Amino acid sequence: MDVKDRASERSVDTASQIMLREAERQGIDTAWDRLEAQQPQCGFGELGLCCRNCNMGPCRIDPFGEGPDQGVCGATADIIVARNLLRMIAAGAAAHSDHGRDITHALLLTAEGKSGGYEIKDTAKLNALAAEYGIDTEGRNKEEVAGDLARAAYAEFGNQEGPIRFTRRAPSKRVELWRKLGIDPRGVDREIVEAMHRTHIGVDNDYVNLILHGLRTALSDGWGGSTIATELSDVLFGTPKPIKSMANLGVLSSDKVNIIIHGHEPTLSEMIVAAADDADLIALAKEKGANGINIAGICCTGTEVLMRHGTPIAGNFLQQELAIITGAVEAMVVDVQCIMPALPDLAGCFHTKIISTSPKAKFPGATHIEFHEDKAFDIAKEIVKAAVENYPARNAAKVKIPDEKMECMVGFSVEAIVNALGGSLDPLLDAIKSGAVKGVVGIVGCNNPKIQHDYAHLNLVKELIKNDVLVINTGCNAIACAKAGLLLPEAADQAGDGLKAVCRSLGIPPVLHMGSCVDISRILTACAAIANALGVDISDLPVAGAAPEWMSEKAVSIGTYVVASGIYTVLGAVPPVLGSANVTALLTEGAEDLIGAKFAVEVDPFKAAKLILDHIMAKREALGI
Ligand code: BF8
Repeated sequence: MDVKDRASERSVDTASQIMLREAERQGIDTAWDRLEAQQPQCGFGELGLCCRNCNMGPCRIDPFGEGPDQGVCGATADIIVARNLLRMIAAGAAAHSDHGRDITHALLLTAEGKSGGYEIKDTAKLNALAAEYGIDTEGRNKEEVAGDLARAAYAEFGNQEGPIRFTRRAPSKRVELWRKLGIDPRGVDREIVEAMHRTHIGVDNDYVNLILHGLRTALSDGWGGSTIATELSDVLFGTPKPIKSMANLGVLSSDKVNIIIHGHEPTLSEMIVAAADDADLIALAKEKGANGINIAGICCTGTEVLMRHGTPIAGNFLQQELAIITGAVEAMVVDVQCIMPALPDLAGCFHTKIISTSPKAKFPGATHIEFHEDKAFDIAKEIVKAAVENYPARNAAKVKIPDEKMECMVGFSVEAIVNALGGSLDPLLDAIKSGAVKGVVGIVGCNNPKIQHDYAHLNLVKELIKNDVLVINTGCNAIACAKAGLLLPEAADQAGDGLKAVCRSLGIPPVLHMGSCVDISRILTACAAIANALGVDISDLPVAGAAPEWMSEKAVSIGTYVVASGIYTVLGAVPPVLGSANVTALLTEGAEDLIGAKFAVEVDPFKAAKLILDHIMAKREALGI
């Protein structure tokens, strides 16, 4: 296969294809090459049938029924698959929730006057959340209220008994069901610890019981850790409003210092954006021969500043290596999550500095400048300065920035959607009832080199809007859509007549960008508000979820809490559960009776769209609309 064909097989994104060809020309390996080198991947692992939970193992179950059907301890395929899945959920829930905890910490420091540069930006939201928590606001300043809110949220991570406050946004029928099933989550940390306990050798050996705890752990993420991350970020950094920006590798500058912020927690990216405006640092950049400082994002931390400041976004997960291969990145500043350990070696082929910042996430070969919220702005300036000082090392002969960039409109928080609708959800409800909008689908999740980059994301979205389904999105799906022009009001031209008319009258895109992956909590909040307005459960709504190119453990937790919240969810990559027919049947069939929603797996985005449309039409019929 020639170089050109291989690049276009790997990605549908032209900028990525250009960089993949460049990588190939320079003999540089990327995630796609490493995936090829892994072939054939472990069949036991793919099916979820290997167990390393104790040192009598590792054990594996023969899926063909010819070898062992139990591990040394007697664990069956059902137990091993369910335990492995629960551990994936726990890891994903831990990642999101620890992010939420760090935001809470930053809010507390700010409230106590000890933070290094943050301020409380959204007092209206602070007061609304205080009311939700029963915190008195009367005659108190915002720091006092924020301090109480942060302490209350902090305490929820370690709650021994529930409920987690934000779970009570869900319709009472849903909460009742969680209670009946024994999965109403208690504290976030408790559920994650219990997941690890249950999956230790010789503890929980009932696959249904294990999966039920998986639902509870995931719920503590979605309605707990992730919602806390979203809501307190809004208090601290501002609730997103629609804003225009640019997306794709073409946002990198040929004559400015390019700093890429990559990772997840806006505590860091907010400050890097602020530090890049510092007059002394801009002067230093000019002294070094650059025409200024250009910040661009990759992944969710990029999304956080994209939607709050209009900072351009350079790409999604699979573009992190490609950005470095442009040869034009002075520093890639990373914190936690979705950062490939391959980056420092790759950066070594260029002048790029990888700057790690979190004590939780060190990368051999990177420069470590540890970030602490109490000295946030000063450390951010130090990081930006390190990038600026690296500009003279840029080798012009190695610079290849693709031209591709696309305008996008982002920042549709729930508050912004309500605002766009004129102050209430009613116009959306009316459009759903009339059939102009058939339903609403949240499309989220990663890239995965097993799937042609962005292909499944874009085709699923296009197919749904064509059929009058409003799409709301986050994370790497949102970035894919931004690059493809789907986050523009003009994209309504690609929608069916009903959705097109609604979008035109409101001046909104047919695909609404709701933020980063923790902001899937905004989707839960929106679904809860719609269900409450209609007096039904979330599982009654003509809504669905999809993760067409997912790969991370966080995505497993997300999919699980979305289903546990009553939302049918279609995955575009097969999760490692097929080794147990019972677990697979529980997730794809039995869950419907248990929790009112289930998973489906469909790798073809056109078939996935059909599944979702059928589901939406069935829900509409049941509602009599
Ligand atoms: O949290 S969608 S690849 S960037 S895990 Fe990661 Fe997946 Fe992207 Fe953000 Ni989410």
